[in-house]
Amino acid sequence: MTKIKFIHTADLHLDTPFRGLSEWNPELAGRLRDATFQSFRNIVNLCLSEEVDFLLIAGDIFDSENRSLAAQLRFVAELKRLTGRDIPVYFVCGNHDPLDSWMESLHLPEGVHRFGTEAVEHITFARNNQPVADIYGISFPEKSVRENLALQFERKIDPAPFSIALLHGTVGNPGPHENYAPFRMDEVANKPFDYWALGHIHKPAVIREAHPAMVYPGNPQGRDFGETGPRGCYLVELSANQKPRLRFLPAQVIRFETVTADLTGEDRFDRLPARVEEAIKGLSAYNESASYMIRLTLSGRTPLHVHLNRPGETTRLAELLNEGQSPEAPFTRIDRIDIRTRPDMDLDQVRKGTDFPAEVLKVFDTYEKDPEKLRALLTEIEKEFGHHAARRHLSELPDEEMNELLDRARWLLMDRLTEEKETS
Ligand SMILES: [Mn+2]
Repeated sequence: MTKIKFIHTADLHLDTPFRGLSEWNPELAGRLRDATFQSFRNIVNLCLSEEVDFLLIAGDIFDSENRSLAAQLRFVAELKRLTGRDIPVYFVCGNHDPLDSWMESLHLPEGVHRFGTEAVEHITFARNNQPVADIYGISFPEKSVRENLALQFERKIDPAPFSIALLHGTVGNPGPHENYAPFRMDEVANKPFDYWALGHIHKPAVIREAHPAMVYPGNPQGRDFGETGPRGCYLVELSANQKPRLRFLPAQVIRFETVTADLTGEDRFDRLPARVEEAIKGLSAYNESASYMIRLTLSGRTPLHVHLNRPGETTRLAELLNEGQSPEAPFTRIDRIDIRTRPDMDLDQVRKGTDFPAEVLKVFDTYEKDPEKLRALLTEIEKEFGHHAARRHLSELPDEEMNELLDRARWLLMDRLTEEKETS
């Protein structure tokens, strides 16, 4: 029975500079920059250990047109580890590394095929001189490609058992990405390809499981807190008359994550580090051998709330939690702490009272029940205190965020009122 097994990756963004970080932590920025290479190295290792037939890379291998010489040489060195074991590599260029940005003097090893920009081409992967798979692809000639490249994919007359389309482009909603080479699913669903190996969208997604399968593997190394969650590549097995077998394999070195530690009922500060660690280890697909960059939110109703909200505490707390980390990977680093805890206070009990806090709560309740009234109040506040940037923001606030603001104000005020009561 004819079968093929390959790895599909995209958006390596090798040599990403992590600009925001380099200012305050050059050492960490260096490690992150190295992480994009290391994750590609992991993918090459997976190709070898899984004994795949070939590797597909769907564009954006480099992060910018001005990639360093060292970056290009490191990329070629990794390719050689594959071609040296007779594993071919097929790739297209995307918007971050269009063909016109590749150095002519950079010679690609034999066994590596880079698709051109003129038209969709194909190359045949053969085993024992028998054609097994045709791989079709087209590269971005320059950064911005707005035309529908997917429409140009046509299977040849005498096809190999499997047909694969390799494309950097956008199917459906581009999310935070530019709408480059856009196409619709229904425009290609009837084309007789088995697998669309896509790139460009950085969040891993199986768009369609079969007939044809259509996959965005995502970038194998997240680069900021907008790119959280496990990152890696897809191991794909195609067999005649069977649904493709798709397996996500993690490859990243450093994971960016947002973590919430619920401190409800916690009354001991000394337990905080353990509670935080517990929350981090509770991340889905937590991997002990990966490093983590964490944005931490502390939530829940806790007697610790008053202390956590003192100015400057979060910075010192983050420093404390980061202390004693070995400089060797893997590390877990808290980048920032957001305090969303609430005082350990039963609002319903307070409401039942007749004192000042009870009155304040009742006022909040009237605003909560009446979004129009709340919006009018916010407009009023804008006039008093806002500057034009805030004005635009507040007047466009959706109801949900308006209520979140109200809720935070309520707890802030209750906190202060009860604190005063405690100290007086
Ligand atoms: Mn990309």
